Amino acid sequence: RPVRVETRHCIQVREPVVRVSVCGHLPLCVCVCACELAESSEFNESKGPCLAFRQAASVLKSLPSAVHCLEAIQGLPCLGENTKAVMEEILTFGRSFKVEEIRCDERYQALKLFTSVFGVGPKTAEKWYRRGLRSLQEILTEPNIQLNRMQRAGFLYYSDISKAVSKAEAKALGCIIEETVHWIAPDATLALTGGFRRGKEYGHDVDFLLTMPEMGKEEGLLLHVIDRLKDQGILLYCEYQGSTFDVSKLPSCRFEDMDCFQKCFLILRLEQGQVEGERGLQMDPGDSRGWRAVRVDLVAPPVDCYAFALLGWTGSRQFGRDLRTFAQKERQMLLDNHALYDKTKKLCLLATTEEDIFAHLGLEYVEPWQRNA
Ligand code: 8DG
Ligand code: MN
Ligand code: MN
Repeated sequence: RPVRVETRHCIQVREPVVRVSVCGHLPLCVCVCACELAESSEFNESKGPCLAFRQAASVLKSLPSAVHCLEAIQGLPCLGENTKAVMEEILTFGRSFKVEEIRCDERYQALKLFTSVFGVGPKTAEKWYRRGLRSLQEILTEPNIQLNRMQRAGFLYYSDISKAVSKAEAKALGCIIEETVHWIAPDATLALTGGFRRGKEYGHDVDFLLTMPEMGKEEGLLLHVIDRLKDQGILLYCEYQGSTFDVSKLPSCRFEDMDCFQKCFLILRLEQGQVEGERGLQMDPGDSRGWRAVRVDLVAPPVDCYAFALLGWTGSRQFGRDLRTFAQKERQMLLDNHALYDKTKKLCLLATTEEDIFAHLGLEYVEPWQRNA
């Protein structure tokens, strides 16, 4: 039933967006709200609340659907007062006024829209918002706005790369990357990482990790791959970052998932005919181009960091964060994408597989599909 809602900024009469009855899955409803609250906190540069909402969302995502009262979530970790307040609102009114207020907020809407463009972060989005810009069209027509190369590509391929990538498309890209890499270096190791390795059906990009069996042989590998993709006429955009990896700087103690390996952020052209099950079908109704642009990330660590990089790039971000916190708090170890350092023994622990890393941490192996935190 449509409800009249009065919030501080607006009065609306509309169908509630967040209704328990719609999906019947309260934790998931609150999870969606927590993600939006996290995003809004990020736009306000409130790091603490942002992380807290992300953790809450992650816990809620893992719950079974049968939650009908606040008591049912008593004792669960990471569900703070703010998240409980949202849950209470939804239990009482079938909706969260606080979240709806955020959704209606002009600044939130503009920042969400602007950051949806590849190459645009919260800082740039904020700058554009302060200039009074509200739509993508306004940004493109504002004469004083200087877009960098990445942002220009982001706008150019906006409709394609804001469309989810399917598993079939990821598989097709995997074949292309594999063929390209092995044409250059037949003994290279290639692995699918990111969300698709965790078994997700859809992703925003496709992530790959590649390395060479011999240390140092991976240097220059990505540049060759990029050249080869260019020769094949499928490279639409490439942002290459050379390695800044320095063994002497290990261990690092950054609680982030950034690393120093050579990597590239690409936009590739994927032909419809290369995607299994899509032969003869149009990728997008009304779009008869027969191809789409897809975001692809390639990372090439040296082989002795391979397992750590694989663990880091498989994600999820939240899983990685939790694992690093566990290593430090429970094991006095520092884990990042390069190494695992034992502070007690004062040495780096070697690992050739992810299983080795979990064993060093005294944890049972966690399969990639169980890492969707
Ligand atoms: P999605 O693409 O389906 O949306 O999800 P995803 O595959 O989990 O996210 P992603 O943004 O593609 O990143 C994949 C994982 O890689 C994620 O857990 C974070 C991790 N990661 C690092 N280092 C870096 C980095 O420098 N940049 C990015 N974008 N991700 C990184 O370990
Ligand atoms: Mn990804
Ligand atoms: Mn990625």
